[in-house]
Amino acid sequence: MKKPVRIAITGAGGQICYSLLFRLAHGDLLGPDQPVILQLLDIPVAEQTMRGVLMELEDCAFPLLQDMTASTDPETAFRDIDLAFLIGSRPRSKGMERRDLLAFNGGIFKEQGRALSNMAQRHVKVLVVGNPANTNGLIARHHAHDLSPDNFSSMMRLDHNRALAQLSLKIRQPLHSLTRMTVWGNHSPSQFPDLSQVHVSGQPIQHFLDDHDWIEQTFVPTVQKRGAAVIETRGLSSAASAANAALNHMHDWLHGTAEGDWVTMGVPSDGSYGIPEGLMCGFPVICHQGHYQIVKNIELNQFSRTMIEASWRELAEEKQAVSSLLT
Ligand code: NAX
Repeated sequence: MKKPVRIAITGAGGQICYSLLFRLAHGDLLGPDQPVILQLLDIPVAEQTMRGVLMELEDCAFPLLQDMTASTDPETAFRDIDLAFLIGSRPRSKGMERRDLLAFNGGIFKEQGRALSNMAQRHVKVLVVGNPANTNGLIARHHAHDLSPDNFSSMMRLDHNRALAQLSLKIRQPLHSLTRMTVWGNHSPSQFPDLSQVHVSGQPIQHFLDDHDWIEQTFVPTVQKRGAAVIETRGLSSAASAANAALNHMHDWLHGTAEGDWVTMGVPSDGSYGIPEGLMCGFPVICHQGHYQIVKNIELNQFSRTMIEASWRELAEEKQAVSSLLT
């Protein structure tokens, strides 16, 4: 029997986790022969809900679920973990300014960054999902003094998957034939879904699509506003698709991206493409042997550069707004 992998999941009483936890316990991330221990975290007001989820996990009798714990203390939840999904954060309430939300949620990720640094395994992989995901990732990373910045990433994969799906529908080519999609920038409506580098069964996208109006006026805004469209239609924000994207993200980080392909991850900028160093930004990355690397030397046209700049400037503003949490 393999040694179990310890996975911390925050926001365990929330709707994304109501999908994610069951898929983790079923083996969807690590495979059918890898036991897992789930270490759940939520805040005291949601503790009872979290315990109800724990009961349901028990009732599934998942053979791979070796143990699980539920806690309201980050240091307890992060003890000895190999992987962390930081999903819990506070939604924006009526009348709340974006700046207040940034500061409130930033406080959560400051505390959790410290707790990860104190309690997690040094090789821990931390995926930040809770919004504003990129800036929360920046804050958590900043406070995890004893971990490398490379232990952290933020989720842009739902945007990436949405972009692939819209393109596949448009050109009527199967999803598995599409590679090299990128969603640059922030996980917000300023993001830039960029299909200019996509290959379809190894051929450049330009052989399949020559409709700039559709790209600029339909594709880009549809992907940018997809989260709002789901809320409008379903009455609730994306949950199962977000859980699925979180699994895709962690899977590729752990197991590597496919030959010739890349994926989008929110990672610390190294200054590539003029994006200020340190910002946690959506980039095309290749993963290999548990590490991610930004894809370099992509030729960007003026339209792409302008779109990317608008999004990284928003990230820079968010960073400025939480500067008191980054000292
Ligand atoms: P829910 O409101 O259903 O659940 C959030 C859970 O987090 C609640 O149980 C709450 O008690 C818990 N929580 C709050 N503060 C906490 C803390 N300090 N420690 C631990 N848990 C805490 O939200 P859900 O739909 O599950 O979404 C969770 C987060 O994901 C939100 O911030 C949401 O905006 C964000 N998303 C990010 C996406 C991305 O692509 N990066 C996409 C999906 C989603 O919108």
